[in-house]
Amino acid sequence: MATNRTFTMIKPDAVENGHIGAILEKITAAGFKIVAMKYTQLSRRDAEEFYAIHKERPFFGELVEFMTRGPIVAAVLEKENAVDDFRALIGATNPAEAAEGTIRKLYATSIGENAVHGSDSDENAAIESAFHFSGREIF
Ligand code: RTP
Ligand code: MG
Repeated sequence: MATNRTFTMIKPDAVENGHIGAILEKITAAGFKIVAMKYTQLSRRDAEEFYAIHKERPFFGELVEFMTRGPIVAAVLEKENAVDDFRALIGATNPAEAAEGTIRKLYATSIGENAVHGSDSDENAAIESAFHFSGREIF
């Protein structure tokens, strides 16, 4: 995986609230190219594995319930400085603290139900992309 890529999910809250189109528009308008994308739903096992790093945190059970309750959009995005630029575009984990104009400020409901995921490092972007996509599904 090239280091100019990141991985994102449009989370179940944003899908339920009808924000897929608006969020994809923000992402492409910010200069990200979609190189892989699918509409899918995480199983409990998928969510527990994907968020394994948080398994000792008090919100882990809630996070797994939330992430499995409906479909998501998973995508791999390409842009120079993709990981950091995408984290800036989505804003702080807690939408109350997210900057104006960020995706979480616009579309997230709460710190738990915060509309989008963005990888936090190049290494995790590669791991998370491979979790959701085979080599043949990334263009
Ligand atoms: P993400 O991994 O989804 O892009 O979010 P993040 O880096 O901004 O935040 P992280 O610390 O990795 O937390 C992962 C997700 O867990 C949920 N969370 N809930 N109730 C809470 O206090 C709490 N804290 C975190 C959020 O869905 C967060 O995005
Ligand atoms: Mg994170």
